[in-house]
Amino acid sequence: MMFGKILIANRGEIALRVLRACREMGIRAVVAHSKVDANSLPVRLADESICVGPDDARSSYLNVQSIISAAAVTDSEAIHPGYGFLSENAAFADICRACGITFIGPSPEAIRLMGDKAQARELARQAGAPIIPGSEGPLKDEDQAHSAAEAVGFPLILKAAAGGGGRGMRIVREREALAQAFHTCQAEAAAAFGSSEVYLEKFVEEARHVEVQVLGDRAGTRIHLGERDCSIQRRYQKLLEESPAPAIPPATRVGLHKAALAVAQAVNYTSAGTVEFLVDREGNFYFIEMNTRIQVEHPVTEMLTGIDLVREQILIAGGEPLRWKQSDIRPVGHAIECRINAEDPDTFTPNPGRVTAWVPPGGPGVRVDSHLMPGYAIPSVYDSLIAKIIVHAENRGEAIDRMRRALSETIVEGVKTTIPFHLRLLEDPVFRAGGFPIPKLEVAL
Ligand code: MV4
Repeated sequence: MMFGKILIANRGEIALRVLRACREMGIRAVVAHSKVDANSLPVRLADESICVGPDDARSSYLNVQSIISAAAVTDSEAIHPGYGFLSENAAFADICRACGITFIGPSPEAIRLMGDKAQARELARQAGAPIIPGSEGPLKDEDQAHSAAEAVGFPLILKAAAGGGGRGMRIVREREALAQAFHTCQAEAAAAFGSSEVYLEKFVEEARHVEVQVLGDRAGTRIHLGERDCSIQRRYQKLLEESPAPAIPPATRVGLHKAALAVAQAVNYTSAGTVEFLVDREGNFYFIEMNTRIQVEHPVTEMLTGIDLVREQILIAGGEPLRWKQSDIRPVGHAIECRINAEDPDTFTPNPGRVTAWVPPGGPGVRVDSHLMPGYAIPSVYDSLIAKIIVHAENRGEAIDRMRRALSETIVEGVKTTIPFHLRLLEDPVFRAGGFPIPKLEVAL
């Protein structure tokens, strides 16, 4: 069954991305938008649009009642949540199911299981994926924190079970700091995520962040689409992603893919998902979490495999079996994505404003995912991502050269962007070497 109409409950470049998949599939698309996004590019290009509330995300893109009503009012049979906002909200997925609206993503059960990062760790361990030594589940009290800490040693990292993606994490380097850090982490987790559950893991120094893209259909077929290295992060915000992951031993690469499929299998995963690992200098890898959504960096995988992941999500949600088996997936070449944010390139301070000129890069092996238009006023209320520039080339060296060329021809006037930061990073010898050590962002660049 293919949907007649899909409501896109998101904004910016990902709303445009989902819209593009819908149009190619002959599916009508309704873009839900907040007041300030009423004149944005996705809204202009949509078949229909509907205002779901004022600018504040809590009153619009996170407003479950408003999004569900918008789907009902526009006769949308399905909702694509994009990333962020409601994309990993199990309660929202439950309500969609209760209202007979297809949630384009995994089941509420899979979202809920993986949303509890302590439970996800246990599931991964049972599935046979290597996990980092740490607590068995959330820490009940300070005493248990101390005994778990004695078992793994310092430095260790406290993590909020309802956090993820770096949110609600705190590194503890010595015993004396543990009690205070534990209570602070619990309080912050309760305030930020509504759950004070905190678990701990041995802190893996100098680790790369490598994640595996998986795709599963409702018949239980699951494949992986290779891995992405997302180690270039600043305060848990990814800045640049690439595939294949540079400088990991072949056995590690294969191990990552197998472990990712085992974790996905453990929760009967359907739709697109990403299993995150840490990889250390020796090539040991450890499960850290699973993201149950399409991710910002999905184009890196699309460029290598030629597969449209959003199209696959829609087909899977419509009950179609996967059109690929694992042996059909043959990643070719090397891809890099640079996230272009409206931020100061030295301080990363957000710099919203009106774009007075926008000339995106082009040429062979260059893709631009952006909702920018000349004259577009970048709102200050949402995140600062304004464009993703993705390049594909035969190998990493050529991909780096191509990215430098693409960035240098990109024109954005009216706001500061992180383009100069990326140009410096791509010239940094540590980055160009790939592998270890990982470029130190605050200092070196
Ligand atoms: C870690 C870690 C070191 N040790 N866990 C968690 C969310 C994910 N996005 C990165 N996270 C980390 N978890 C343990 N036990 C370090 C990170 C980490 C990181 C890892 C590799 C490269 C860049 C990173 C940036 C922030 C956090």
